[in-house]
Amino acid sequence: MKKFESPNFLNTDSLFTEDELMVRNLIRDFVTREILPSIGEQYDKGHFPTEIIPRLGELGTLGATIQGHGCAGINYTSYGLIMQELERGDSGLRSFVSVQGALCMHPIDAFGTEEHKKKYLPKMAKGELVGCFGLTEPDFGSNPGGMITRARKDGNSYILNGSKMWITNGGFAGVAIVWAKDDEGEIRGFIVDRDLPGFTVRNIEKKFSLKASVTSELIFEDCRVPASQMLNVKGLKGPFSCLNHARFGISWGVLGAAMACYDEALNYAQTRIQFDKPIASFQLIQAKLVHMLTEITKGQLLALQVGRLKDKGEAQPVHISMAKMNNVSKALEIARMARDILGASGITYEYQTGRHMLNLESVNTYEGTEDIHRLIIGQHITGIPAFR
Ligand code: TGC
Ligand code: FAD
Repeated sequence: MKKFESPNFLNTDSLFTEDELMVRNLIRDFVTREILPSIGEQYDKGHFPTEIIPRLGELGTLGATIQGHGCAGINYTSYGLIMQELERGDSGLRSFVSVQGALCMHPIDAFGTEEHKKKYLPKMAKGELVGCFGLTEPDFGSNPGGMITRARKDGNSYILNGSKMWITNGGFAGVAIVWAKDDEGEIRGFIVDRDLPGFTVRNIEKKFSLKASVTSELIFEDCRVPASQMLNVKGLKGPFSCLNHARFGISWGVLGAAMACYDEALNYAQTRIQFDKPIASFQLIQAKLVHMLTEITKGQLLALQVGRLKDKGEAQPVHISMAKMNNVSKALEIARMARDILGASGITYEYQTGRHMLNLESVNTYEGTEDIHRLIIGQHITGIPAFR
């Protein structure tokens, strides 16, 4: 498979350190050699290639920003570049890594006890144990504060009842981070081992998006969880602080999907002949390619600035909202334009663009829809929350 070169229009590569570029190139080669040859077929079959999980561990992608416990301990910009390269392969691959690291290992690292960290993090870093994150419910998506899943105290345990919907990795995860309201109505997080009685999982089949990813419903019926498995955080800031990390990773990841679509559309336009000329010679096609490259370049600068702020501990959730909202929305627009340039070929598995386009529909919805992020930024600008 041909070596991939990402757009470097404003010499954006010069904004990265040598170490950051080394991490990027390592994951880029892995995706080119070990993911791209088979991902189209896996997607077609609706299958997540679980056999690559140990490789993702070896490459240091799991919980990559965590210090110690077998994790790579790299900076957020390098982590962003990892997500970019993985999502150039498929959004499902990046989703797996986002959930494992930002949504499961991060809360254990930030809010868990030393025992939790020793028990879970080294295995999760190696990919020997997979996590999932249960916040969304069938009736509470954008408004997770309304959740109805309950954790009732009973001696030294909590009894979980309720269900969590659309949960990435749910079908094969060995552990779940589950958010539920306690007897006082306070949101609490629990590390729930998959083998506990009363915890069942149902996979959501027949998706047209994120097909190379497992999406499930988690069902809790009188599931007794030891009180020692509760995380040390109260309220929505617990799950939202995990989402900050995951949304940041997505803002980089989707650039990878957009780059793959742009690259494919450009190559196609230069070789596809209509009216006796390559279609790249028509002004309307050039306008689309220019728009794609411009938005990728702006997206790179946005993600990079948020990465640098995050590395200094200065990134605000509203900065991350802007990066997630803009970059996913623009990546989706780029994928749709690329699909158009590919004509009929764009609906086949022979090209990656259609797969990226359908994946990005999910990415625009999860981790806060595009409009929810618009409202978060609107609240920041005006001081007026317009959610209710
Ligand atoms: P609100 O009153 O604004 O806040 C409640 C408490 O939370 C704090 N907070 C944050 N803390 C840290 N980081 C953030 N980003 C935070 N946002 C809010 C806030 O300060 C407050 O703290 P305190 O101490 O005062 O209690 O909450 P609200 O109920 O009005 O909700 C606002 C809204 C709509 C923005 C929020 O609910 C929201 O973001 N909704 C979107 C839901 C969402 O993103 N769900 C994601 C589910 S996980 C997922 O999709 C994984 S996909 C994985 C994959 O495959 O990659
Ligand atoms: P809704 O909240 O019902 O929104 C429907 C529409 O209404 C959207 O357009 C939305 O923008 C709009 N809307 C809602 N409220 C407002 C408002 N106040 N103002 C204006 N418009 C509004 N969740 C997890 O917890 N863990 C996971 O691992 C996970 N993985 C996922 C994987 C996939 C493939 C998908 C598709 C979803 C996943 N989710 C996960 C769930 C995801 O976070 C939710 O789908 C998302 O938060 C939106 O919730 P909803 O689907 O219920 O849509």
